[in-house]
Amino acid sequence: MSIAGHDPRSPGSGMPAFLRACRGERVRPAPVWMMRQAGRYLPEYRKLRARHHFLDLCKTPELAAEVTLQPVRRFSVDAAILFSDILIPLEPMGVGLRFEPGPILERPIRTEQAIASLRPLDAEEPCGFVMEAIRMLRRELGVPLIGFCGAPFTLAAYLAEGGGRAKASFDSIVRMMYERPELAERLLAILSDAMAEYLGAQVRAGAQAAMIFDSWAGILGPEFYARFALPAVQRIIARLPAERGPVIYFVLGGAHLLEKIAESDADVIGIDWRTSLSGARMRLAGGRVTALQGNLDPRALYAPEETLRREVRRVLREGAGGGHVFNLGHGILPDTSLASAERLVDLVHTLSMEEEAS
Ligand code: 1CP
Repeated sequence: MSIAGHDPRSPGSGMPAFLRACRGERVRPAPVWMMRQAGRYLPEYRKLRARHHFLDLCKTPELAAEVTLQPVRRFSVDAAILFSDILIPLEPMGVGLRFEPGPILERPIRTEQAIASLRPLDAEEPCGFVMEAIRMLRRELGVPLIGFCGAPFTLAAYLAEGGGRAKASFDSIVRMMYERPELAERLLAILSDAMAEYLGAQVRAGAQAAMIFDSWAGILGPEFYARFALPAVQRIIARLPAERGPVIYFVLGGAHLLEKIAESDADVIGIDWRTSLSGARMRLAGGRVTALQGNLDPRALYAPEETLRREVRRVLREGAGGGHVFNLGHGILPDTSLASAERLVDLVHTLSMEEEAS
């Protein structure tokens, strides 16, 4: 099946709009994609999901590739994100996993023995099914493909808790940081090495950008963030292959950490809706960050068209001071209407052109 709607939005330049914006160029029409754009709000996803468990979708390259393509067929998004989950590589490290639909780990990783039992990921091809999906997608996609992994702190938060947010507020990992800081550091170092292998393998398989999700690092204060979470991310980025594309680093609720986040060595920083892009850009000035990604409140997609239009204009204006990839400030919500998602993508493209003309 062919992928509809992929006119080269950057005639003459050769490089896709998304990648040019990541490098800091002002690109018009502005590139846009939506976090969690492959998933439950799409009827074609729900149809497939009714027949397959979530983990089977992730582990079957044909199905993972198909789900990745679904939003690209439907909307004129400027990038695709691999359909998988940040917790997928924990299984080959020796921690069994299931989704109901939130993640539940077979055992919590809190003790010295439990940490010692974690297996390193196979350096050759960790999670071969992921790499196979990436190779398949590169043959079919007309827009850049983003590979991703969880940041070590966020993965450690799930591991120490034994599951997801529904179970607790991730106190166990923070407790470990106070009680046995050397153990927390060991766990983070193990995860950092594993994610460097895993994300590096995705780059070698063909992912044109690499995104690191630190969804729960926002629960940390600046000192713990700088001591524990940040070095683990720096270690991943430093070890990615030289042929890598831009690295995007996203900390949900990370406004109080922004100056430290800038030291991560990522090229692009994801910003959630609680911080203005223009304010974030000022705080990041002088560093090596080339672009910002974000930051429309996902709940703005419930609004009537006029409100959505106003909000898109505002985010475009606030992002206009440098490289900007338009995105939501967090994942699209499962009950978002298709019409609204489609309207968002189209509004970003058309309003960013109007702004150019005025
Ligand atoms: O029932 C189902 O169909 C499963 C729901 C689901 C889906 C569609 C889960 C379980 N994960 C995913 C896909 C997913 N997860 C993607 C690919 C889709 C896309 O982005 O288009 C990605 C990039 C993720 C990453 C992910 N998983 C993050 C980081 C991003 C974020 O949202 O903050 C996190 C924290 C997870 C954990 C996770 N996996 C699934 C759920 C319900 C959760 C959150 C659990 C919790 O609240 O703790």
